[in-house]
Amino acid sequence: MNKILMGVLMSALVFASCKKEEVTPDDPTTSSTPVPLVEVSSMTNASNQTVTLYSESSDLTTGYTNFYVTVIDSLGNSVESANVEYAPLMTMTSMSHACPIEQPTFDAALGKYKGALVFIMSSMGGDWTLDVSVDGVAVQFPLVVAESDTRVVGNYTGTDGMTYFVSVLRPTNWVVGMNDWEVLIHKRASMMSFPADNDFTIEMVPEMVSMGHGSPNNISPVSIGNGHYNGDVNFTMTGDWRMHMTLSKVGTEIHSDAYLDIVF
Ligand SMILES: [Cu+2]
Repeated sequence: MNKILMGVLMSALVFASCKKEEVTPDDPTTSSTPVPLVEVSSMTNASNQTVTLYSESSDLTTGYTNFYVTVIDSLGNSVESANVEYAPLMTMTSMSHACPIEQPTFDAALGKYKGALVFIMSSMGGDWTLDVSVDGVAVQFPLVVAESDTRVVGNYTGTDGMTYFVSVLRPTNWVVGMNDWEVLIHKRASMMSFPADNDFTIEMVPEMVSMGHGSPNNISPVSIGNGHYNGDVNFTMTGDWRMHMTLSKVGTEIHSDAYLDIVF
């Protein structure tokens, strides 16, 4: 990467972290602080509705990603009680697959439908599309997904022979001290179906990899439904944190060395 581009990226990062300092980092799921949204694209469907897709960043990356949708009818009215569905697809050379989905629901405060995808691969491996259907009528958005800087989603084959995807909700900024730590677990039931799995017990141990130490007072995440597990992590300093997780189901260890990485 050339130096100019690197400089631009660095200042963008610094700017982003300064700008977001006022935002409460505590709880990414219940925080009502509106995140500035970026329009991905807008399309007209066969019902003559304008479907506009928004994300929280112009650069999509692997991992848990919120998507927002507005639906405007031909008279210019916002359609707020439609059945909106996401259907992501990655087309690869030899096969196609979807990814974990949280189907959107209308958020009255935002005036938008809000849902999420967990991108399990970057566009390096193939082409991502997202079908957004409104009452069964779909439009297709092509998406470009870069590899995340750190491991924010991982797949693990369990002792039960199933493959699980573990991802983390990324708050707007991590802080030194206690942070909300929310991970999601989805099972790969088929290449097209990745249901949320609420049946895990997680034992979490953070490690600062470069210095070889941990931190006290962490709270391992527990199931709160919809495949989400909520806990707390104590980042005692900035740097490269690896979150080791032992995953068990009804007393049986499914995977002993799942991990996700956070660098801040
Ligand atoms: Cu793929």
